[in-house]
Amino acid sequence: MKITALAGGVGGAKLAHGLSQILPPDQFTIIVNTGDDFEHLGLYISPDLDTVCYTLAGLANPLTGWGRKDESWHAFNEMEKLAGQTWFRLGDRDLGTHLVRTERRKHGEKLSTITQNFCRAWGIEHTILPMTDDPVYTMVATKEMGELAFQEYFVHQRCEPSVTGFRFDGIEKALPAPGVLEAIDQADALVFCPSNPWVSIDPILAVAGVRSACATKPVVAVSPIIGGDVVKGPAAKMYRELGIQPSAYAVAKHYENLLQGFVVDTVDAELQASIEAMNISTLVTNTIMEDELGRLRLAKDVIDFVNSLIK
Ligand code: FO1
Repeated sequence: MKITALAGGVGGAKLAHGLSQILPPDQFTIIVNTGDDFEHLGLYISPDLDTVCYTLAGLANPLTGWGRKDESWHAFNEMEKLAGQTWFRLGDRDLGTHLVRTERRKHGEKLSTITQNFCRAWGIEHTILPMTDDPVYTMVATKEMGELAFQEYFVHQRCEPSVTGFRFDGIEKALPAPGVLEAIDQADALVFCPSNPWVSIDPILAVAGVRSACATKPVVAVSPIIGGDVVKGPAAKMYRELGIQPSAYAVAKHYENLLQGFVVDTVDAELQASIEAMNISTLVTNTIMEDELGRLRLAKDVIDFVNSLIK
């Protein structure tokens, strides 16, 4: 069975890692959000792509989920001493990634080609695709500060401003990266990882042709909202600020027309009937991925669920 996953940062990377432990490289591909990408200190930074790659390669920082394990901070500490911009933390090992990517992009190489080469260097056998090679920037409209670039909102302002909406700058001109539509077309089913629906999965779906390609396939989404809150990130806060009660039901509703299956945590078992009333089969299981065994357990549950739906 071939699965293609759509993923954003930390939560998405964890499930993608679990799935990659079970499905061989020719049966599993990951399409990653690049709306979080930005230029910082002259460097081209692709946070979700790096989080997914580092996680699959076993190189991710286990405490933060982003950045590198066994990281050192010499460059960053020097920048602090020199009163440089330090709101976005870049460790020494991580800097190596950004320096090489930036250099190669300046020479006109595509993000998808660079990613493929990096994956090979990191020993990743599965295909990891950026959603697009074109520039797309997620912009967050806020009550207090107007429109903010995503990392300005997320890291610099610590997600504190109230969100009123989102815009994916550049999306009209963005074409799917090579392999993206093929990975969707060739999949038996798609999995939307437990990533933020507003700013991780929606930008991928907004790339030309992606939503309509997804609509032709069985789609299973895993709720990032558990018991009305999130393990990490601002998704629940965003739902509240947009006037929607955050819940697994709200996530299912968000993707409603695309979904054949939905996975909710056991604490949300009482939502099963209302989700199934939208004609979406619902699996209730433990969705917390506290360690690598947890990722594997959820990945296995998702694969079994997908199998039961496509039979
Ligand atoms: N997230 C933070 O909360 N603070 C940081 O300083 C930070 C630095 C960082 C550096 C490289 C990288 O690839 C990711 C980094 N992230 C940081 C995470 C990232 O900005 C967000 O998790 C994603 O964009 C949301 O998915």
